[in-house]
Amino acid sequence: MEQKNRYSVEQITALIEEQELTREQVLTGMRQMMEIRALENHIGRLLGTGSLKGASHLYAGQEAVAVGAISAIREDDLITSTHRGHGHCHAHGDKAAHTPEEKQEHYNRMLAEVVGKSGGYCKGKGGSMHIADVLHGNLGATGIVSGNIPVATGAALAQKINKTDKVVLCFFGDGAVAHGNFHESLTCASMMDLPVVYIIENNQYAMSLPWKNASRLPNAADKACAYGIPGVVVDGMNFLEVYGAVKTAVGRARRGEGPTLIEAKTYRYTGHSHSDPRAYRTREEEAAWKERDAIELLKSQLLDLKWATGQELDEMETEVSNKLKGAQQFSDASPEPTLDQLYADVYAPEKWTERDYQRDVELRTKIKSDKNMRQLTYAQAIQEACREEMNQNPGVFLLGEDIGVYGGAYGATRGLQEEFGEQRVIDTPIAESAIGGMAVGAAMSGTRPVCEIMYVDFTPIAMDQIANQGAKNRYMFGGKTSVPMVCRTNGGAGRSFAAHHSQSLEALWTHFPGIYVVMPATPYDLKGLLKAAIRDDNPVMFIEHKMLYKESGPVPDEDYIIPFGVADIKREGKDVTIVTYSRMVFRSLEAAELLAREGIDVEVIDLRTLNPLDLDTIINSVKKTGRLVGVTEAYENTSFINEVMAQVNDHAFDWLDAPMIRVAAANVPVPRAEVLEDATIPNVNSIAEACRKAVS
Ligand SMILES: Cc1ncc(C[n+]2csc(CCOP(=O)(O)OP(=O)(O)O)c2C)c(N)n1
Repeated sequence: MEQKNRYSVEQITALIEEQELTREQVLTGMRQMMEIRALENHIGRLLGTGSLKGASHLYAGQEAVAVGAISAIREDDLITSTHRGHGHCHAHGDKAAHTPEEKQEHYNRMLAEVVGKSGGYCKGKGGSMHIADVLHGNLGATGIVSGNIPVATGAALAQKINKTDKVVLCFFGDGAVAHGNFHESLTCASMMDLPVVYIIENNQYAMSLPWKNASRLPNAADKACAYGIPGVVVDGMNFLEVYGAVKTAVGRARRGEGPTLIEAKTYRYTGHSHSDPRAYRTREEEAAWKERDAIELLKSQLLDLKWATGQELDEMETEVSNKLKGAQQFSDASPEPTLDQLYADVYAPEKWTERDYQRDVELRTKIKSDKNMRQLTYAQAIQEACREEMNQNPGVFLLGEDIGVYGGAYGATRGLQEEFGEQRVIDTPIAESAIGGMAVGAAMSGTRPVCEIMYVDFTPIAMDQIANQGAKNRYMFGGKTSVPMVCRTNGGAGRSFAAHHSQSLEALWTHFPGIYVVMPATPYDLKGLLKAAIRDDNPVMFIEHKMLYKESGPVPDEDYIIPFGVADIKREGKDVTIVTYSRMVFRSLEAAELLAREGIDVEVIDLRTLNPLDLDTIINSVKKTGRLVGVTEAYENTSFINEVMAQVNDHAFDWLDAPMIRVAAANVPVPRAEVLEDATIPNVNSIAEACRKAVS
């Protein structure tokens, strides 16, 4: 441990003067640190007696980091936090609370959340690891190590887009700096000069791995040079030092000079979690760190400065202990969440109007009858949808790899950067996690990002960000945020790209609650659904098909959106129902024409959106035909069509006259050779054969 033990009065005075700190600010910091310690010790006792369930990673020992850093920002600045997040939540929430009553309420709601009560910040749905107060700019803690780093970066991007001068503080542990999220985010933030301050709380260990074994670098902040940004190391036990470093970094960020990486050397007093016997460190080491306890250090500094007397500090401790009693009473009295809360806040409410539904019905009729309607390709429909929405709402912006001058791998965004500039059509490095996570953070911070992941095969790289953060944050944070982002991507076989660029992975995305999945087949559907996705307040995975970009179709001139959850019957029939989506709509329609010549009348339902699923249209069709064939280009193994069949089984079994049949892709990685590639996915013959079997 190479840390200074005490600071001389001259040194303290110099720090105070340099930072223009007032007595009131330091006393507030003192109180907040005591409150965090008291809360953590209390939670530790609750865990010890077994009266508290769930994981709580205690912050005791690290108080000077959260409090020093958050003292240096404005009330309207933002933070993101970690699984060890009580300290950040307290310091930030206490800053946002003005009266003693508000401050007590804040303390109450923190404890109530940790114990899972309805009076908690997240109504008992987040708990210790996901505590958040989004309404006041605490964008939340995460149970995924490093998961908050891309989100913070996106929140900072939103400040740039919206031209505010707010700054984002992003806290994480030394364990997180090995993670791709860290590298991708700092790469993007430095490239874009984003107003974010990354704060590594190096408490010497990840879970058990010591920093000295995790890296050849003496300091985690040494990594900053890889991104061309300042890297600063501070004594994380000293409130004044943390405050000073963060204040400088925040000033830099506010002036538009970009991010800083700060490492605060600190120590967690307890185990990683309650069950940790701390076998990886000695009791002597623990005692040595406690010798320099951050609270005792600040107390001694206040005494040295004569800014407080011993009696005043004792009184402060007593007030803290009373406050904690109040919080415990509140959380005891707070009711358990009621069961109706189980399904509340998974999705933000829809804004579709009756007129939107009607217009879609009218336009679908019109595009069939109006032979003179203008034709657009699928790719042009994307461009037009983005352009219209960007013109209507300055918060809409695009980000992704090569979407600017290049126009995206399929040219779908070509020309938009020229039209809207580099600030709104942002070419990112190859960093899918950061792209997805920045979209999440930006969406939670007042913008409407449309990110692009070049192929659906790469979306698993961004899955933590989009599925764990984006799709869950609304629910986990008690319905107090929404994540209005779209992730455009493309799937499907047909270009001899082999197994890494040809899959149909929609079932990965339909599996998660909290995110919609859209898969349009025609330019008309694409344009209306993409515009709807951009206006929607929920995350949307928008999966295009790479074989359709050059296909044309009628698209009306007027401004329209297509509400989600409305399937389109692309062909009416009475003998057998095909349920399908995306490119397979066209193969199914071809099969239907073939079968019509044999006297089999096929109904083809294009789902358009997989989630929400238009079960009514499917069931009504099954009631008419009594037969169902599901067609998908995804692997047969757990494809989304299996889910459709399970739903029909649950809701319309009695109407079926024959077993349902799946026509899906072979359970093999998609091969390169054309002849094999086409054999892996359904074709007109295999679809027609399934229909013949269904009616036989
Ligand atoms: C992506 C991910 N990997 C592993 C874990 C399990 N885990 C939770 S906390 C932790 C240690 C994290 O260390 P650090 O980032 O230094 O933070 P600290 O716990 O020291 O505050 C681990 C391995 C996790 N939650 N998320």
